[in-house]
This record gives sequence, C-alpha cells and structure tokens, in this order.
Amino acid sequence: MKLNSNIAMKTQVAIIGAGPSGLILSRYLALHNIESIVIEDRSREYVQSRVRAGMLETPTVELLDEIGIGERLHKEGFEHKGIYLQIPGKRHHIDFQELVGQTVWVYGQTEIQKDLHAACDANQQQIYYEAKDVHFENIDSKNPIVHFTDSSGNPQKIECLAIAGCDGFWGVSRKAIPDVDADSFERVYPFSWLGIMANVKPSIDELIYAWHPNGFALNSMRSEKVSRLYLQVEPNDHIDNWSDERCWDELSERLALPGWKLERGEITEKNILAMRSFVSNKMQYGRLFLAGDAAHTVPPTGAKGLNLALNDVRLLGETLVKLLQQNDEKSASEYTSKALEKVWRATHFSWWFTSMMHTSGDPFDAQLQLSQINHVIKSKYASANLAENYVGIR
Ligand code: RFL
Ligand code: PHB
Repeated sequence: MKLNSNIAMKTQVAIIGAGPSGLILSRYLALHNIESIVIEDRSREYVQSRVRAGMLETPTVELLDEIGIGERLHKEGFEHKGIYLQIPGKRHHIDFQELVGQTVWVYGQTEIQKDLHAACDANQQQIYYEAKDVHFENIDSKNPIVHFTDSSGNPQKIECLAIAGCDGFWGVSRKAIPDVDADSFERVYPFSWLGIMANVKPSIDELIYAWHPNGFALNSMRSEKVSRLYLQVEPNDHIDNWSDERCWDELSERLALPGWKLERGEITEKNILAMRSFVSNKMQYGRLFLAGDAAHTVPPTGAKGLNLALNDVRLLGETLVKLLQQNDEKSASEYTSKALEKVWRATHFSWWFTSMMHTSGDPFDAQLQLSQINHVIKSKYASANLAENYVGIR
C-alpha cells in the first residue's frame, strides 16, 4: 500500500545528492549544530562502489580530518611528494615538497564514501536513497520546499531554510536556476579516458603522467595491492574493443622506459569516460546553492574535481552557518564569487595539463607539446608552476 504523506518534513538544509559533496556538507553542518536531510537518486550500494577520484590535496585532507573521518586515510592512504612526468625515453620527477613545500595524498573516493557512510550512520544522519523526481518550490524565498518521491513511491515534501544542490553534473539543482545556461561555459575534449582497476602492486612509488605518440597514459594506484591506470582513447571508442591483453600491451608501450617494467594483474574494472570542462558562473539563486560537480567539472588530468568540490563545500558550510545562525545575507551573496576564484584557476590548470599531455594526431601540436613538457622538466619556475597548481592553490 502506498502512503500518501502530505505531512511536510522540516529541516534547516535540504541537501540534494549523497556523493562526497553532499555527505561532507551534512557532516560539516551537523558539527555546527545545523540539521539537514540528504536526498539521493541512487542506492547506497551504488554510491559507495562508484570508482572515481584518487588524489587529494592537503586542504581536502584537512577538511576530512576536521569533520572526523580522516583516521583511515592517514593509516591506509599514501602521502606523495610529487609526480613523474614522462616523454619517450625520459622520466622526470617533479618534487612538490622541494618546489612548493607541500604534498598530496592517494586515497580512493570509494574509501572516503565508506568513511562518510560510517560517520553518517553513527550520527543518524537522515538520508533518503533512491529518491525520484526531485523538484523545488519557492527557491527565491526564505522558505524553499523540496518535493520528491521516496523509494516506496510515496510523495514527500521538505520545508527548509536553504537547499544545497550537490547532485553532480547531471543533477536537477543547476537546471532550477533561471537562465543558468546563459552564464555557463563548456569545452568537450576530442578524446576520452579508458580507466582500469587491477589487482597488482603499483609498479612505481608515485604517479606517472606520460606523453606518447599513441596518446596519453597515467599510472596511478589505490593501495599496495591495487593499481589504477588510464589510457587516452578515441571519444567514440567502445570498451568491447579493449581486451585485457590489449589494455596491458598499450599501457606497457606508452609507459615504457629502459630498465623498468609495468607489472600486470587481474583487471577488475574497465570503463571509458568522456572529458569535459564545464563552469556555471551562477552558483546561487535565492536560497538554492550549488556545490561540486553540480556547478563545475574538469577533465581528470589535474586530479582537481573532488578537491574543487570540497573547496565549495567548505565555503558553503561556512556560508550556511553564518546565514542560518547570524542571519548574514551578505556572506551568502558572496559565496559564488569566492568559490569561482578557485574554480577558474583549477579549470585553467586542468585544461593546460590536459592540452599538454593528450595527442591530437597533428605533428605540429606534438612538437609544441614536447617543447612545453621539456620546459616544465628543465625550468624550476615552470616545474614550480605545475607543482603549485597540482597541490592546490590556497
Ligand atoms: P558526484 O560524486 O557526482 O555526486 C553527486 C550525487 O548526486 C546524485 N544525484 C541526485 N540525487 C538526487 N536527485 C537527483 N536528481 C540527482 N542527480 C544526481 C548522484 O547519484 C550522486 O550520488 O558529485 P560531487 O559530490 O560534487 O563529487 C564530485 C567528485 O565525484 C568528482 O569531482 C571527482 O570524482 C572527479 N575526479 C577526481 N577528482 C579529484 O579531485 N582527484 C582525482 O584524482 C579525480 N579522479 C575524477 C577522477 C573523476 C573521474 N570520473 C569518473 C569522471 C577520476 C575519474 C575517472
Ligand atoms: C586516480 O588515481 O584515479 C587519478 C589520479 C590522478 C589523476 C586522475 C585520476 O590526475
């Protein structure tokens, strides 16, 4: 029997999306005595197992520590002092610690999601999974309403003081902002990434970003027993064209260096993902605020997406605390401009790094790329520029 619940729930903040942005915001708000309800389109199992990011900036790690979920990260994650930049025959270490005095952390987004679920369970955070047809009413007032259909098919209604749209690039929140498309910017890249997860010990201590005439390759990792690797492929390529053997052969060729060998192992996950840059210059309308991939996405080359999302979450958390506890409307009106400063910096860096490392097939482009990579390798100023952006500009 379907219960038609017309009784509205009440909370201070309705959060759309239980990805890292949504759940971290809910924890941040709870620690500042602000109540929230989270509404998620997919199942908890799906959200927890979705394979995505792996590289965290120090401010991201600090935020995870602050909301009390950093313990496992510090035990099981790896602190990296730099990355390797490679062209055929030459592998060069860019030492972040030496160049800019900072490091980054390798810890999978899936692990963060598990830690968040555990913290939300312990704190009895209210989360509706498999919620459909989310839509809003009165977002330009101080009492917006969120409507949705719960997993049992019952219509639900939440009266709140603010809505946080943390529902990723394909979510509904951004689209609820009037004329949002007129102030949005997008670049779709003419290549994709084929990503694999493999049960094999990483073949090297830090990440390798490799330029190769066949296309870009990235050697990353998740743990002492699990490697994560990526290959540049054609945008319309299909995963069925890539047997496990072909993936390893191509990775071995693009990452090759005399005297070094790429270890192979069982491939447990394989998929192709499109690459785009997107920025909505509108991140707020009335009491609806956007955070994370709902407002912007970057190609993963610079490992910026999750870090940028969590920069928004910190700013939005601070903004909502001021708005709801001190009635500070000015701070709310400044949220977008504060967030966009880092968004555009990371968008430029991700575009620059992507453009330098991915081949187009044009021999003139290839010569320019090799010249640029050699300059980054040889010039301490150019290396420091890469390092400063990679570790995250504060
Ligand atoms: P998410 O993770 O997309 O979560 C949004 C959530 O909202 C739900 N949702 C809805 N809920 C209710 N109603 C609706 N109508 C809804 N529509 C959607 C979705 O189901 C989902 O649960 O966004 P969020 O939280 O802002 O987090 C962003 C990050 O996930 C993303 O930026 C990163 O994964 C990007 N990224 C990387 N970022 C890094 O900082 N470092 C990395 O090393 C890195 N590597 C990567 C990456 C992204 C990748 N892919 C798959 C694009 C590597 C890859 C391969
Ligand atoms: C990853 O480990 O998934 C990863 C790391 C660095 C990137 C992109 C993805 O730039």
